[in-house]
Parts: sequence; structure tokens; C-alpha cells
Amino acid sequence: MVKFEICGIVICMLFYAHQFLIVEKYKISSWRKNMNRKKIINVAVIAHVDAGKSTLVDALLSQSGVFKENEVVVEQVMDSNDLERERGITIYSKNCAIEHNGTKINIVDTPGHADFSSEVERIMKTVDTVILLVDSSEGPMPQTRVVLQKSLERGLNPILFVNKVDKRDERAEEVVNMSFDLFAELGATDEQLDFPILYGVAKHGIAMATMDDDSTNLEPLFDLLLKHVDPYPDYDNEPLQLQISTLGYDDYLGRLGTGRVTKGTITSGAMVSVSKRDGTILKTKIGILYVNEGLSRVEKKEAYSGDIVTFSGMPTISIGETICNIDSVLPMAMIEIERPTLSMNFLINSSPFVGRSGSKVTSRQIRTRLLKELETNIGLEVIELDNVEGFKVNGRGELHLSILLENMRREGFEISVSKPEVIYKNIDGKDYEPFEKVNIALPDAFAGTIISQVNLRKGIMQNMMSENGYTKLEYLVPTRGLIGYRSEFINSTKGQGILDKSFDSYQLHAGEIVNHRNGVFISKETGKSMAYSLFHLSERGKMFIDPATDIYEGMIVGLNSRKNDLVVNACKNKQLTNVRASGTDESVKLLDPRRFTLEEALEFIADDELVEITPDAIRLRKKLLNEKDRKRANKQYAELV
Ligand SMILES: Nc1nc2c(ncn2[C@@H]2O[C@H](COP(=O)(O)OP(=O)(O)OP(=O)(O)O)[C@@H](O)[C@H]2O)c(=O)[nH]1
Ligand SMILES: [Mg+2]
Repeated sequence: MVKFEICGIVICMLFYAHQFLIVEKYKISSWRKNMNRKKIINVAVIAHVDAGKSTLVDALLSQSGVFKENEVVVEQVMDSNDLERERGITIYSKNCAIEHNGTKINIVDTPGHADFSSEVERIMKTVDTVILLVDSSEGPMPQTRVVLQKSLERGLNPILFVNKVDKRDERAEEVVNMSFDLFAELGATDEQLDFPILYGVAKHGIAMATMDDDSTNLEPLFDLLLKHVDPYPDYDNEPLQLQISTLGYDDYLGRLGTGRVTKGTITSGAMVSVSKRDGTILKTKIGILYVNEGLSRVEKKEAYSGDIVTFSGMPTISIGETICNIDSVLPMAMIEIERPTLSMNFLINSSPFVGRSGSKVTSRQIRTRLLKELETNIGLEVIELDNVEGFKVNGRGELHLSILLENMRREGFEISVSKPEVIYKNIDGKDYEPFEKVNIALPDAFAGTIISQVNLRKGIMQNMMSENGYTKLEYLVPTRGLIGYRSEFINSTKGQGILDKSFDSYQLHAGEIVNHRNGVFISKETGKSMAYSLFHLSERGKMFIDPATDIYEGMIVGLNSRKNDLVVNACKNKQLTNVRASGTDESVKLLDPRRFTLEEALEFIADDELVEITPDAIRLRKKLLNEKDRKRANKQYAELV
């Protein structure tokens, strides 16, 4: 009997000990988790092009001790891509993370160019606040308006950072008032209108609460961030919800998805359900999981609600899709992908110089490359053309498409590209076309000329102001009318005007816009250009080539000062005679030719012309290289019309 009692007591003790261990184990694991689970806030830096976003992110990184002592850090370290460094602009948004007083701050550096607005909009879905940078002398610009509007619509409470207050012409207080007016105009709530303001010099890593603050670092910005934004709530125990906001690609891992863990926790290698764009549910597995620490991506076993993560393992993952627990599928509202507005034909290079510098020239190679681009480039569309070897590529703007071309060119591709065309929409039997909001600032003396030029391009004036000898104009202009206008604008304002544009809306077709470009000089011969003939031709126009340049029949070598195209011989040399006429030989002094960047070339060409893009050259050419073929085609066209 006693034996039984002792046994019972021992069993009870063992049971309680077991229970105690389970509870303690749970306590330890949640304590461990809490140790791992830092307070997190997510911030995006948004602004117009060149306001200093990447410079500010640089400074935030360096002042949070991310860089090692003595580490040589390049300027705008976030602009890590070759093209970005070369152009000094951000093309791809990038994430980094810093830590301040025990809080992890995920920062997203966004691109400022209008072609990437939809990417910035998607990023807004993953952040808790935005730092809106405005230049202390320029004030709010068209793209400031676009990105601010999107952040207000998302219900975020922005922080205004008036940057570049070291500029001589700063007018920070006025810029704050202008920004306030913009907030109000865009329908900000009372809380949003009560935005905190900082003044700063991102270049020197300084943020100030007032203009006469003697701060020498970004401490006021760090403090404000922690005060202004509540850390992301702990939703770790809820079912997983993670919406994909950005796609990436890694040569080894394949497609990568990035997004914020809205709820729950995500574990590498775990089985999950993906709510796809087409409404289906895909059961699949998370591959490798990364979070940002400083500038690097660090592999993690698990990540918690609030953090921004990147993961591999899903080759078909796409923007807007939600990753959920395997058995509780809770899709988030799908993200609309903005439709492309501009289209170009990417054709195989059919010039006589094909293959001279590039190694990838076939349509199969171009197709494979474009398909790879579709993996990550949102808003890009590729359609195979019927009658010619090539593809119609639709994108969100000239920069969006020209960056793709520039990247392909560096990879060894040769391509011919047609003039960019806007993409029309047909609604209820009526044609609609894209319009851009255009802001122009220029000395008063040029205002008359520019107003008449923009009017001819069917621009609709929205606002006009003149102050201190400068005129500011605001227009709505059909995108079609602006293609090719920039160089004319620069010439007409003698380089003293600023023209800024960003996509506004689709509006009813504005009617015919007459092309104002002059005719071109077309080479009659294939050979080497001669200084002697270029000199004589330059009396009748502006040349595009240097002497001793390889040219071919049908290539465009200059701009005629008249409206008509002219077939010219640029390879002709001076007749040599045996008799030397001392003193009568004219010394040939040539003006510098006009050199085109890729975008300038694309803007310049007419419907019957192409830009030939190779790794070492950008050439302009007629689609039909032979003069007789062109004449025949023109005749057929005239008969048709
Ligand atoms: N004077 C002055 N220049 C600055 C300041 N901050 C940045 N800049 C300069 O402004 C230029 C643009 O800076 P970025 O940081 O590349 O601008 P961004 O906003 O990232 O530009 P995008 O990514 O192309 O939209 C660079 O030449 C910077 O050196 C500042 O506080 N004062
Ligand atoms: Mg940048």
C-alpha cells in the first residue's frame, strides 16, 4: 500500500516537473524570440530627382556606424549599379537597415525619376512613414507632388526635410509654406498637415530643427523618426501575410521576392500558400530568407512582423501576390500595375556594320534577353512583331526603355530601335493619349518663344508666374508633343531654361502635332568620312560625325538647315593636282559635331528612321538605306494618302 502511495507521489512529482519544464521552455523560447524581435520601423525617402535622397541615406548609414572605421565609402553608395553611378541617378529602389537606440530602421531609397513612380507607390505599402525631401531653393517639383500624393493616399504622415539649405539661393521658409500649400491642395488630413519639419544639408550629414540650430549631425532626424513613428505592432502570433512589393533576380537563386511581413512570422524552408494574381492558390516552399542589416542582406532562419524580407524559391512570384500560412490564406488587396505609356520597336541590327562590335545580334538572343528582363521589370511588355524580326517593347517612359537598351548594349547586344510612340487608349470609341505635367522655369526674355513652341505642341497652360526676371510656366502637354522637344528647348533658351515633366493622366487625343524637325543629311556612300566634304557640308547644316568615321549608305550624318532631307557625299576628298598653289589651300577647320546620347538619339529620329545601338556606337540611319527604295516607298505612301 505504502509502495503504491510513494509511486503515486513520484508520478505526480514527475508530471509537475514535466509541466514546469514545458512552461519554462516556452518562457525561454518567447524570451529568446523577444530578444530577437527588435522594434522595427520602416521608412522610405521620397522626392523629386536630385533632391538628395541617396545622399541622405548615405549619411544615415555612415552616422549609424554601418561602415567600418577607415572603410573607403564612395558617394551615393546606394547607387551601386554601374549605370546609376555613371548617370548620378537612382534607377532601382534599394533597401538598407540601421539601428538606433535599439530600434531597427529599414530605409528604402527610392528613384526620383517620373518613369519609376509606380515603383515608389508600391514601396509606400511597405513603410510606416516617408521622409519627403524638398530642395531649399527649387521648392516642390512635379515629382514631389506625385510621390507626396501617393503617400498621403496611403495614410502615411510624412516628415518634411528641406534639403540643401547650404545653397546660396535657399529660401527654406518659403519652401516650407509652398510645401504646406501642396499638402493642403492634395487633401492632407489635419494630422498629415501637422507634418514635422527638419532643415538640412544631406551632403554634410546635418539635420536641424530650425534654421539657426547648431546641429552638426543627423541626430535630430534619428530622434524625430523614433518620436514620430510608432514601432510596428507585434503581430507575430497572427497568421502570415506578406505582400510582394519588389522583384529581384540572382543568377544562382533565380527570382527573388521582397516585401514586408505584415503579420505573422516567416521561416526559411517553410511550406506556404501563395495567393496569385490570377486568384489561384499555389502551395510552395520559401527558399532562402534574407533581411537587411546595414548595406547587406543577411540570411535568417526566421523573420518577424514589420520587417522587410527578401526570399528565393518561387520562380513565378509576382508583384502584389500574398504569401500566407499553408492553411489560412488571407490575400491582401492586389496591387494594380501601371500600364505602359510609351512603345518602341527593338529590331535586329540590319546595318552593313552589324557584328562589328557586338556579339549578340540575332533575334533569338534578343528574345531570350527580353524574356529575362520581364522576370523583374514591372510594367514592361514585350510583343513579337509579325512582319519583321523584332519586338514591340512597351514601357513607362523614355528613361525606363533607354535604361534597358543601355544595359543590353553593355552586355554586347546590337539592336536597331524605332522612334518612341505613345500608347493610346480607346475608351467608348474615343482615343485618349498620355499627357505630362510640365514645369518650366526660364529668364523672362525667352518666355514668348517657349510659350508659342509649347502651344504648337498642344500644351495647355495651367499657370504662369513672373518674379525677379524669371518666368515659371506650368503646362499639361501631350507626351507625343514632348518627344524630341528637349533639345529645341535648350537651344531656344540658350541653356538657361529648366524643363521638368512627369506623367499626369490620359486625356482626349489632342489632334495632329506638326513635326518641326529639319531634314537630315543622308550618306550616299559607304566609306570613311572626309574632313574636306564635312567642311563644305557644315556650311549648310550641322554635322553629326567626325572626319575619318566609318559611314554607310543611308546613314544620317548631319542636320540640314532646311526642311528637306538631302543625300550627300561625305566621303569625297579634295582633288589632288600636281601643282601646288601656295597660299590658296584652304585650311579645313571643323566645328565639333553634335554627339547624341542614347535618349537624345531616340528623341531625334523621325518615323522613317532608326537608331542603331551597338556596344561602341550610336548611329542614326534611314529605315530604307537605298535612295531609290526610299523614293519608291514615299511615292507609294503619297498614292495611298
Ligand atoms: N549643395 C548641396 N548639394 C547636395 C546636398 N545633398 C545632396 N546634394 C547633391 O545633389 C545631387 C543629387 O544627389 P542624390 O543624392 O543623387 O539625389 P537623389 O535624390 O538620390 O536623386 P535621384 O536618385 O536621381 O532621384 C548630388 O550631386 C549631391 O551631391 C546638400 O545638402 N547640399
Ligand atoms: Mg538617388
